[in-house]
Amino acid sequence: MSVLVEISEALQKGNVRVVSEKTKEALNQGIEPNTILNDGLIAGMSIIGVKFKNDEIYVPEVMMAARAMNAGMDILKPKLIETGVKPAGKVVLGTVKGDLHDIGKNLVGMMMVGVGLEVIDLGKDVSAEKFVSAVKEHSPNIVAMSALLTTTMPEQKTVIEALRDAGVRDNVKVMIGGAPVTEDYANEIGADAYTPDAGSAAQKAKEFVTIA
Ligand code: B1M
Repeated sequence: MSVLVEISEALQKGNVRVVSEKTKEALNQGIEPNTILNDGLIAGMSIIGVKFKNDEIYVPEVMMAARAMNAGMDILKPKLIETGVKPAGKVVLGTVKGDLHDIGKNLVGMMMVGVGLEVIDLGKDVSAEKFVSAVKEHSPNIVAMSALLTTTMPEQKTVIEALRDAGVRDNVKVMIGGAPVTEDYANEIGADAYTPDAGSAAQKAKEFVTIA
């Protein structure tokens, strides 16, 4: 069995130790960090997503898988963000209020650091007020929001409105993403960009600070 399949299977079982060991083993075999991420960790989490949807597994199993995913990502992190570049711009990042999914958001943060941006990560379940005060405090170039639930997507619009009400909307580019989010939705709520994955989010963010 390939080490990537072993990572995926261990992640599905929520086995933190094996995911950590096999992630290191894959790096030692010279497999690219991005390949380990996509074909090992994310592949395993996608299967978890399908089983969760079909009621074959429940929240505790998904949380264990998430813990194992984070353990693997911790090992890949230094490789994914290897950069000696001075920060070219600043991003305030968070998962919106009511939403506890932070794996994708963490990945977006890592990739943004990887392209030389400074990332202020507000965490998950972040209220509009908190986004606004972070913008006032840190004067970022970009506000980046993640939402994984159809019920929390509208919060991205609430944040944009709160930025507008606070008079700081035009000081920042607003980027949104997350599994249920679409380009049409971004246009509808007045965001500046939607990107489907962490890599393209980082590229778009870099483009924004280069143009600014
Ligand atoms: Co949740 N969950 N979950 N869950 N969970 C989903 C999202 C769901 C699709 C599962 C399903 O039904 N198939 C479903 C949402 C349905 C919907 O609304 N459309 C769901 C549900 C229903 C729920 C609960 C309501 C379940 C319950 O309690 N009954 C509950 C809600 C809790 C809450 O948030 N208030 C819940 C809870 C949880 C756990 C806590 C157990 C756990 C999260 C742990 C954690 O994050 N620390 C969890 C997990 C792990 C998932 C799944 C299985 C995996 C999510 C994940 O981490 N994927 C997920 C099913 C799925 O997505 N297939 C599911 C890997 C990650 C790398 O991908 O986050 O999509 P993702 O990020 C991607 C892109 O979306 C993008 O980049 C990444 C890839 O490069 N991206 C951005 C993300 N943010 C971006 C921002 C950007 C740009 C791109 O710009 C700013």
